[in-house]
Amino acid sequence: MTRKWWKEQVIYQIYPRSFYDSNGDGIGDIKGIILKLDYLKFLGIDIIWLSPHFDSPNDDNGYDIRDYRKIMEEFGDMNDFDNLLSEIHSREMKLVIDLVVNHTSDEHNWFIESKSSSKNKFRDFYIWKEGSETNPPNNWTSFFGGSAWEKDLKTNDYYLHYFSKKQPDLNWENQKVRREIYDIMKFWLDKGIDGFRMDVIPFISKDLGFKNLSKSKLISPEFSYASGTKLHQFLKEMNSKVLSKYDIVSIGEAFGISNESMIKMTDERENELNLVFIFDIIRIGRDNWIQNKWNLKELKKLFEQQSNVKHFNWPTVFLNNHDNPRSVSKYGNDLQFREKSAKLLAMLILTQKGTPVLFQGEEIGMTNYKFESLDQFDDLEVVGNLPKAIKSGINKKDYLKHLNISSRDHSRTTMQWNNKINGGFTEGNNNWFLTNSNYSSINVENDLKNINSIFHFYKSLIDLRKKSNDLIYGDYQDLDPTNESLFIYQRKGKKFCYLLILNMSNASLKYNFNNLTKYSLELSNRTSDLNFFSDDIDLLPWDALMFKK
Ligand code: TEU
Ligand code: CA
Repeated sequence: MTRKWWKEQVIYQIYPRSFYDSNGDGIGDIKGIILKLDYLKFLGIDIIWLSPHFDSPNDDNGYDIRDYRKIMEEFGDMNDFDNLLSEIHSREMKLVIDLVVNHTSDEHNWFIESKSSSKNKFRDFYIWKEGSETNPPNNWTSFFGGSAWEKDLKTNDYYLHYFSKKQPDLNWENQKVRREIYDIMKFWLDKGIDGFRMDVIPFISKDLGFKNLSKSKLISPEFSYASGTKLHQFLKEMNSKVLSKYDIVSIGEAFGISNESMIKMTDERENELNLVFIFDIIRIGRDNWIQNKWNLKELKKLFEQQSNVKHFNWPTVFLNNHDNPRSVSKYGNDLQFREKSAKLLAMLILTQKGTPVLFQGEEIGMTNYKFESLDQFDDLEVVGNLPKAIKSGINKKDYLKHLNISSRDHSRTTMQWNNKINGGFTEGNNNWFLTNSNYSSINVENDLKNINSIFHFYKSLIDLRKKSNDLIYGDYQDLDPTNESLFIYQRKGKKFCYLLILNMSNASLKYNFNNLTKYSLELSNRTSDLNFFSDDIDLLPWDALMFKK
């Protein structure tokens, strides 16, 4: 196993709009991030992943880029960005930016040119097809509802958009498109950024047959949309022309690809990407907006799968991001055991094999929001998919119920800094979105003051992980894969063996672990002492225990 900085460091994702507002306009901004860098450094963060900060009409909160070389006005200007980067570097941290190049905004100049006439030299920058008067070229659907094709009245052709109609898909088959993208990448790399997170990267290569999909494939189209044959070829080209020339980290958001393709993408010998985010764990039990029941055995199998990847791959570990609900609400118990289960999840992601990725607010155990009506949501996916939900027999009330579990907006409510108005996110009355009313008790200020808080637990774990190569590179083994309440695994390194006993249930349980007395307790989330004079151990609900031998 080769040692790499990006295997040993901890990543923290910032969703800038909701992080910290420095000027009272109600929108988080770059100056706001700079003001919180010391906080992140104190937590032990090494790498910041910034969700899109580029000029955008914000149909999908910045995932629709109008100008790749310009900063989103509400966030600041290029000067602010340069300051951010140098402030990050001066604290010996790194910055990874979001590269959204499967699609652009429909307000990007390329698209404005492209749609102006079928002879325009930018026409082939996007994917245009003929349909009929009333029917699009095929039956593909958009992730945000409706057809994936939009008819443009100028030429009567349809353009492809996997996401909203304001996010036309780029045509990667066109070499000029690829060259432009590599130039954009170099522009930011030459400023000194330390890597890219690449949005829906498996979608850049399309299945050029553009055939109708069967009903079953349309239910979850991601696998079909990621089935173009040139993905690996494109990534190898990008690697040789750009990535390989810098000491950076590349992380693909690998939505919709098979395990096989994923393993190839991150195989060191293939020279494509360093890391990927796969969705198996974070979307466990998910079927569109419906969250079905799942059990611990399935979850453990997924961790096992990703930890036992071959020698040449390295996984990422995360339970949160801006597209998913809050982890303590999904995997923990955000009512009776919020604090304890949040700490257990912290121990889980910082002791599994792979690079840990935290999301803003996770470190203080922020929870899902209680939405009372559909118009409280900001996410375009909510309204976009409503017709599909209704068609499937769900009424508005049930749709709301599902969204209260599954919506992307749970993670986009604003960061809870203190117990002042808007949780200290913004001072004025202009908050662009919602702040969870539980900010009066769940906030950074409280957690910083209390040495037993979730924040301090994360901090201790990050510290511990950094000091132990065995915890980072040690072999992973699930010691009781069929147990339905306990997650018990070890990380065995050259010097030490770590044993993790996590009670992922609301019940008190007895457990017998052979030779437990040979271990010493390294860290736990218990408030009362743990006695283990024998191999028998009494576990309380959501106990998370880390032993070492
Ligand atoms: O996400 C793609 C993705 O995996 C999903 O969140 C997807 O949008 C959703 O499940 C569809 O039901 C990336 C970004 O992270 C997301 O914020 C963007 O909206 C999307 O791509 C388009 O750029
Ligand atoms: Ca602002």
